[in-house]
Amino acid sequence: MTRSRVFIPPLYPIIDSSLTPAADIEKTATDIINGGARIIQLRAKGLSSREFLKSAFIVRRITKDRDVIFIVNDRVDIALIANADGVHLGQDDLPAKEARRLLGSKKIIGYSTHNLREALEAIKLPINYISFGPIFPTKTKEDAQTPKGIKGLSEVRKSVGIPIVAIGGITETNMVHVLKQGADSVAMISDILTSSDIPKKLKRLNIIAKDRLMAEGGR
Ligand code: TZP
Ligand code: MG
Repeated sequence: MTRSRVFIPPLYPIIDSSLTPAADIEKTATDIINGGARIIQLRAKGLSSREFLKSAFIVRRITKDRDVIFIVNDRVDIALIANADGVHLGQDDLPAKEARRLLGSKKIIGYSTHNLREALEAIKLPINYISFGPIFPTKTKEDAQTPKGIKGLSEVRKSVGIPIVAIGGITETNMVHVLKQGADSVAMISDILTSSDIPKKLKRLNIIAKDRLMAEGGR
């Protein structure tokens, strides 16, 4: 299996419909991009397929203009219809192999993992990055597993060469520790979406992420 190596920007904001009402998705995506994000995921567990697709079209339009990577959570069909740059699959979503068949070789596929075993299984799949978490306790995902800590992350980092996006309870305060433990990127939902000034928040987060990337010599 050949895997194209994709660069996953070190800060990975996720718009989650449980915190951002559908009517606010355009404004929130715009704020996130104005703050300098290079990638956005749309996660919409509570929306109908139609509403999800509508929001995906909106995020696609805004991200396309600004050359920002757009990833759809869970839904290969919506990623295809909205011409997203990729999809993020969970352990119970469509198998990565089938998703790859539908999406072709150029789209990005991310895959959720929660322990070392899953991470080692994941690297056999036609995916471009894994997510790993939750790193810290989180209220955003109701069925989140036990937090794995940065120790769990560093264990996975030692065994896995593909990009790792750490997720779960990551904030402006703790993100630097997560990046230091070898995450290529930090995904954040609530710390961004509950901010009263999202563009400013993103600017601060981006400075921290970029400083870390420089310290690593541009991993
Ligand atoms: N997967 C593992 S934890 C999580 C997901 C989707 C939620 C992360 O949200 P937050 O608010 O950044 O902790
Ligand atoms: Mg999923």
